[in-house]
Amino acid sequence: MQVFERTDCPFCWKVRLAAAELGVALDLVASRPGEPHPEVSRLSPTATVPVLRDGTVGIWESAVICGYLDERASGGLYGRSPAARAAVRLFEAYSDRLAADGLRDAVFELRSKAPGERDDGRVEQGLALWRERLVDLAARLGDRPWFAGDFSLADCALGPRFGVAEAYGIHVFRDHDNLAAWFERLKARPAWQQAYPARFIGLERG
Ligand SMILES: N[C@@H](CCC(=O)N[C@@H](CS)C(=O)NCC(=O)O)C(=O)O
Repeated sequence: MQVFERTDCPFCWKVRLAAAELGVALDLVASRPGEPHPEVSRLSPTATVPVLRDGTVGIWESAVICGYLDERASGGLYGRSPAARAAVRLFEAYSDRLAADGLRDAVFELRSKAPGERDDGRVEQGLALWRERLVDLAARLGDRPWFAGDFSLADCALGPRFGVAEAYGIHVFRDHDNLAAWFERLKARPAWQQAYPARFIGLERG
């Protein structure tokens, strides 16, 4: 199975993490920001990554890709009951839409502009929104080890958001010990290292 992707894209990272947890090998093909790989343009009406190609099957939404990988591997990353599966999918939607919002704006400014050229207001607004999401996510996690009962795709989806924040020095855990403990548990899983991005835009200089 080929996946066209960008190593630091959190949607792609989610797919790699799910595949690593499932023990599914992916043939990763790089697609450049703003210059989609020809296969991405052909298979995805949004021209976004990730895109999966499995023989004649082409899938262009990360949530659909993860569901496909899980079913192909009979993995159970979505839980066993209808209610459990709904909870997992809601956390995935939360990650893809809500958690992405503020973080994306802040990271865009931090990674692509020199300090003097940044729109500091945009950074602050983004971080304020991200902090609100953290309060909400900490309450949703409570004292459970994983977001939706057993380890699930919910954790695979949210982990990369926190991974991106951490990579860009956005310290998120000061007020949320339960989120910090969850993130450490996630990072201790072998799949985390396997799926970790090769590089982050703007941090290549080390
Ligand atoms: N809803 C899509 C969102 C994917 C997405 O926004 N991908 C971004 C990268 S993080 C993208 O491809 N942007 C255009 C580009 O990099 O050229 C999904 O879940 O797959």
